[in-house]
Amino acid sequence: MARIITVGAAQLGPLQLKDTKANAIARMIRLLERARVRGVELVVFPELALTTFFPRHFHENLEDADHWFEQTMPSPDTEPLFAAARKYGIGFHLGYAEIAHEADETGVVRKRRFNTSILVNGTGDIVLKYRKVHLPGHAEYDHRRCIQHLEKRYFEVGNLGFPVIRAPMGGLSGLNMGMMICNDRRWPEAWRVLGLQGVEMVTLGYNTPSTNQSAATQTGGGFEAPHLRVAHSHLSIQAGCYQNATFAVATAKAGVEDGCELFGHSIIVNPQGEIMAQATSWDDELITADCNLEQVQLGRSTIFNFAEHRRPEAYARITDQTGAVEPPVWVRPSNPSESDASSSLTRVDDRKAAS
Ligand code: CDT
Repeated sequence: MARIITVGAAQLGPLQLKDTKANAIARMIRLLERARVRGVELVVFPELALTTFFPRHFHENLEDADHWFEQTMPSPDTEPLFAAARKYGIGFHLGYAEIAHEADETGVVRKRRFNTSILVNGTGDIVLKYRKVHLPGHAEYDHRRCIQHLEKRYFEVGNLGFPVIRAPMGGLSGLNMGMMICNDRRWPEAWRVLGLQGVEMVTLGYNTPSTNQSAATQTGGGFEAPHLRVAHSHLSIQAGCYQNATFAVATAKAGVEDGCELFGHSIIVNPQGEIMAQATSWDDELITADCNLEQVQLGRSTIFNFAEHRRPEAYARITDQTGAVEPPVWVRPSNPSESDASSSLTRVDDRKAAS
């Protein structure tokens, strides 16, 4: 029998500073109701879906930012969303700011903050949790920027890796699901780690400004054409799906939020890298697609048959190194008989041999 799941990206229009979490949840429940009418089995909400994108606001004292965070899940504010999803039997992906009291790498239990997402099935069980790994921005107030991006101040780097779970979802007895959050989608390493666990459905939420707000662009150090911002986002998601033979649902917060324009353009992508559905508004909007899981088979049995074709012995730099290093400089051989190009090339195992 065909394995088909109907999924939805529930894009949210802007959430202003004055909006309460209850406002946000009420809008999300209305989107769930629309999803039910359209036969959707899994709905994906954006990153930090309960509030405005608060990392654009500086709090000297971290404790003053606690009201943006959830200390439990479901939390008092999100319980109505869980109840609605249970009532309709719809699964959902929710992005939120998490406070956890847990041990750090030194074993000391302390209050920790993460940019988190969860996957909840139609019976209201949390089947997977993910904490954002690729945190963009900066930790201190940056006077060169008109708009701050303080994710590195408010969140620790996620400590759960990129997990994939096989769990019942909608009418499927098992679906291999994994998550990313916003900036993660630009990193092929994240996609491949999910791909190596047989992911079939990647769910991700994002909050991305329509213009590059980085200090480099504000001080004349670089330029990113605004029309390329959406292209870069879609390019990353489409490539990730194609190269790992997976579906993805990528959901934005959109519109002018708290004085900052977010570009929206939520999409659902198939394992060929094709966009199956795309949001066209800057408002609350539900887009849907029927995903036939058989479509993951072509890629993973041919060009992206990992077991057959991957060459990890050539990929050591991917995990050994963070920043780029300078390459060796080519020098003309003094003896023409040594002009064999391969003698001056870096071999795949050079770093292993040197260490
Ligand atoms: N939220 C998030 O991760 N946004 C980033 C913006 C990067 S600009 C510092 C993104 O990759 O879309």
